[in-house]
Amino acid sequence: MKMTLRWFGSAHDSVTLKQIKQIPGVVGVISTLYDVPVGEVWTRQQIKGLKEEIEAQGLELLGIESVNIHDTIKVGSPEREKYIANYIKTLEALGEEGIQLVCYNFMPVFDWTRSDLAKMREDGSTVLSYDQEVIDQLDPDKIFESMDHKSNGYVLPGWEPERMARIKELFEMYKEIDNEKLFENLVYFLKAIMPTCEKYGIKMAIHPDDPAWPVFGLPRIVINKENLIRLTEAVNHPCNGVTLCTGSLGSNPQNDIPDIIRALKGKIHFAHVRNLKHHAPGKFEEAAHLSSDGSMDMYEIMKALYEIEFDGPIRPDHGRAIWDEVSMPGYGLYDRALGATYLNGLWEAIHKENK
Ligand SMILES: [Mn+2]
Repeated sequence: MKMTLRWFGSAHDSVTLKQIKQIPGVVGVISTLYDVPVGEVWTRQQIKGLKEEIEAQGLELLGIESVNIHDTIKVGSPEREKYIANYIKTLEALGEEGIQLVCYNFMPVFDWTRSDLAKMREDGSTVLSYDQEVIDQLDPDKIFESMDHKSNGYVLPGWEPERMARIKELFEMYKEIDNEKLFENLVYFLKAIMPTCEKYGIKMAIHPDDPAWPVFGLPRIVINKENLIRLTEAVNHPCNGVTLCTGSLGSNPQNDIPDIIRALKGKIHFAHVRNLKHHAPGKFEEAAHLSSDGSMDMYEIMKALYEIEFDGPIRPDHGRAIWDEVSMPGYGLYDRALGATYLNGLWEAIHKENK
């Protein structure tokens, strides 16, 4: 595995590449062009600029998170052809620059959702948390305000204001879309882009829905082992795979993460590893990466990744806000650095046990 950190670019991230370079064992970053609107073509020049900035600090750009999918592709309207063609052009530009991993999600209207971005814990740290009862009280129109309120002034990935201004229109677009339709549209999109992915060796890695169940009555399909397997079989191509996100899949305690990892051997192109603390069904908060701080067994998760010979990029995921750091919620330096070091420690121990 290659340990990385997510980095939003110098204009948007409170963390610098120099700081990331100083975390032991971190060899690269996963980044994106945050300023290009969804659906527009990325140019080689832009990608080259990002790559060179990262390489100048002795790190590698090991993948893109995310190249987002335009809503017309998700709903399958006739305009999707134009946006699929644009996506292919972006993949070609990435391929020409040697980028071989693209993470994306296929969630309607809302990206990842939380009811609180700064829930105070006993030790004074704050974390992102989710409570279905709180979400159920919220008008979908108002959720952006509630998410934006505690974002420390950062633009949250997937929650860009220009997108949220169109929320009523977006709900209207998805009126006729159920789980099956959404799945068909996802398969259609993947089949259209696979030849380009194959040409450049670009691995597509779908990110699970977060949380892993329908929110606001919208369909959600990337939520469990059965659906992930169905998707990898529907488009059975070495370039079609998964981002194994323990926090998103693990939001539903029914999901047995080590079992899902073993079932997806060869199909996991990217891994997000973090821990959660479950309080009740539909109610959880994010935790430190350490097993004993949350509800997941991180040793078993890393062991399963080791057993399937996972060799792709991996990253710690959302961290707690600690030591008075102010950052985009979940994406500070300190707790993610602790997470990376802990995951590296587990990996070293597992590796030596197996030698
Ligand atoms: Mn994730």
